[in-house]
Amino acid sequence: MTRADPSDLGSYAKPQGTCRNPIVRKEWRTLSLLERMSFIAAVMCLQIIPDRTGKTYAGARSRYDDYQALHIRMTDYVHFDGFFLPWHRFYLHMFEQDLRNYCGYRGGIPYWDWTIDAVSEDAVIKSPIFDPFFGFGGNGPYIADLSSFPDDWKTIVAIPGRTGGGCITTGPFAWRQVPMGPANHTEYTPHCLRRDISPYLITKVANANVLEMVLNATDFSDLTRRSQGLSLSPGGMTIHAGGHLGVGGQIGDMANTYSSPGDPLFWIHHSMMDRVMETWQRKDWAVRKTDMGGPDTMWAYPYNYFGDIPYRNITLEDDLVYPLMANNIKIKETMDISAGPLCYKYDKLA
Ligand SMILES: *[C@@H]1O[C@H](CO)[C@@H](O)[C@H](O)[C@H]1NC(C)=O
Ligand SMILES: *[C@@H]1O[C@H](CO)[C@@H](O)[C@H](O)[C@H]1NC(C)=O
Ligand SMILES: *[C@@H]1O[C@H](CO)[C@@H](O)[C@H](O)[C@H]1NC(C)=O
Ligand SMILES: [Cu+2]
Repeated sequence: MTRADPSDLGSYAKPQGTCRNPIVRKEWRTLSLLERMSFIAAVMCLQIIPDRTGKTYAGARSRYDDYQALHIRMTDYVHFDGFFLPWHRFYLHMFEQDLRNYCGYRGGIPYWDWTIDAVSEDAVIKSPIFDPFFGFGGNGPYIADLSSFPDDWKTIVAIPGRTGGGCITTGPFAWRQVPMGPANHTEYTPHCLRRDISPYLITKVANANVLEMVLNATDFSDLTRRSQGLSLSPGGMTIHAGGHLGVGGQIGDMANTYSSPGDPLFWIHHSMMDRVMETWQRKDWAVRKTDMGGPDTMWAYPYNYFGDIPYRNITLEDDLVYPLMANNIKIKETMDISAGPLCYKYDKLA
C-alpha cells in the first residue's frame, strides 16, 4: 500500500491523558443560531489561514484545503472497503481539533440527521441545513443538459430527481472558489461550488427505515457495507450515498468521491455517518468495541461490483491508512470515541 508523506497534514498532536470532558456533537437544528454561525465562521476561518501541505499538493492554499487534498489522495484507500468508517472517524476528529485549536471554535462538528428531512421532498427543500443565513446555503440553478461538462465531474450513474447543477448562489459559501477537483487531482483548479440536490434521493435512501436497516447489521463488516451501499445503482444506495448524491446530484462537489470535502456540508454529513457507527457499536458495546472487518482493498468483496479482487479483512492492529501525520494511529485507537485520543460524544444516539 502506498504511503503518503507523513508530513502531509502537518502538526497533529495526539491529545494525551484520560478523557474528562468529551466534546459534544449535536444535531444542526438543535444548535442555537449563534452556535450555527460559530461553526460556519470556524470553517471559514480554516479557509483563510495558511496551508501546511501546499508544497506537496499544489491546490492546497489554506488549512481547510489541506483536508480536501488529503481526502483526494486517500480516496482510493478508504472508500468501498473496511477502512471507510474508522478512517473518516479519525479524519473528522483531526478537523475538529483544528477548528478548535486554530479558530477558537468551542463545540464539536455538528451532525446532519437526514432522517428528519427525509420524511418528504418538501421537508428536504426546506431543511435548515440549506438556510441562506444560518445554514450552508442552497441549491444551484437547474442545468438540464450536462453534456458539456467533463466526464470525471459527473457521477457514473444517473441521479434520479436531480434539481440543480449550477453554482450555488446563496449562503456563506456562495463566494467560495473550491481549489481542487472536481475528481482525482490536487492541482489548483479553482471553481465555484455546485449543488444538484435530489430531494427524491434523500427521501428514498437517507430515511429512518434505511437507517434502521443499516443499524441491523450483524458485524462490523456488514455495517460498513450497509453504510456504503449494497450496489452502485440508485436501488442499492443507502445513507452514505444519500447524503453525498442527494446534495451533489450528478455534478455537485458533494457527489464526487474524491473532492467532496470541497463542500462544507461534507462535515455534517460525515458526523452523522460516524454517529451511525457509534450507535451501532453501543447496541452491543461488549462485542462491538473490538469488532473489525471489511476488505483492505477498494472494490474487493463484498464491494466486488467490477469483478473479484484479492484482499484480506482488516483488523484492529492495522494502521489507519493513512491519517497523514507523524504519529501512527492504529484502528484500535478509533474504536472508542469516549476515550483518548478521540474524546467526544454525541448528544444522543440514532
Ligand atoms: C487517482 O490519482 C492518483 C494520483 O494521480 C493515481 O495514482 C490513482 O491511480 C488515481 N485513481 C484512480 C482510480 O484512477
Ligand atoms: C431490523 O431488525 C428488526 C429485528 O430483527 C426487524 O424487525 C426490522 O424489520 C429490521 N428493519 C429493517 C429496516 O430491516
Ligand atoms: C472476510 O470476512 C467476511 C465476513 O465478515 C467473510 O465472509 C470473508 O470470507 C472474509 N474474507 C477473507 C479473505 O478472509
Ligand atoms: Cu470520504
